[in-house]
Amino acid sequence: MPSSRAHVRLRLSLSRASALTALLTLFTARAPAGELSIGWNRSTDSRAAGYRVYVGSQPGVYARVMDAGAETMLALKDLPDEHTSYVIVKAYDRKGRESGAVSDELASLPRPRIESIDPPSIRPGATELIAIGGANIDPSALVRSRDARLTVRAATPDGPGRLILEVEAADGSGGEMRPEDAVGHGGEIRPGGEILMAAGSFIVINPGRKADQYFHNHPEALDADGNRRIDEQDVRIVRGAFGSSRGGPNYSFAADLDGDGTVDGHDLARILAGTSAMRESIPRAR
Ligand SMILES: [Ca+2]
Ligand SMILES: [Ca+2]
Repeated sequence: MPSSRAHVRLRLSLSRASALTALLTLFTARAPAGELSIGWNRSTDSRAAGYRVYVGSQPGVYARVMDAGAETMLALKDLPDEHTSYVIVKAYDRKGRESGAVSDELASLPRPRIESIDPPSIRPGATELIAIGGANIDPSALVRSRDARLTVRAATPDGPGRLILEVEAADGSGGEMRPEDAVGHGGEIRPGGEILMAAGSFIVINPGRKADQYFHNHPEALDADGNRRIDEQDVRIVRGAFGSSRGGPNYSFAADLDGDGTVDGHDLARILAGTSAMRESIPRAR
């Protein structure tokens, strides 16, 4: 019967359509969304003409290679969320011949993404516990405020992808509520006087090696105690953890400024240079 045949045909095409939808959904769910900007120091070898960046999902095994040209930074895209990527940079000469690696292997999650903030507002003058959640947030991540009215006193892991922040809000009487601090960061003031927080109000710093390039773009990484000033107090924190290694009792990720796993002369030199270069408060991170 024509009508039943049509019915069968319709059912067939429907089931094909739903299979297609299922495939698309699967693909969407699996599409890697992670991003990571990496920077490295220029090779000291004068023959270096450019750099290749190798990326993989296991240490020492690199499935992708990208040519950065003469740049010393590269934005990696399509990395798997919640998975560590391993990255190494090699220099090549004018004939394309590679020399040794110009970087140690970097092991890092993609850039953290804050997707929830609870509660989303804070009263000026208050210190409150704020839960942030999202993707690629390492349990030992440092969190710093980008909003001059807010200071992050502590960050404690609270299950996968979640951190509990102790946030202190300035009382607003010190003339710190500059409108420009709120631009693009959420951070508006509600009619009731509360400060609204958004993903852009905070910067989450995952553990990982950092080159000079990184500190140039993220001076807040030198702020070991997170009080938005780079000063003697930060030097004391680095000195206090001096000689410690990741996993050891005295180790502090905040003191291991370059994130290489030990607090040593490199970190101390960096903070000493930082305190002499920046006595002002920290410029906003880009
Ligand atoms: Ca500080
Ligand atoms: Ca270090």
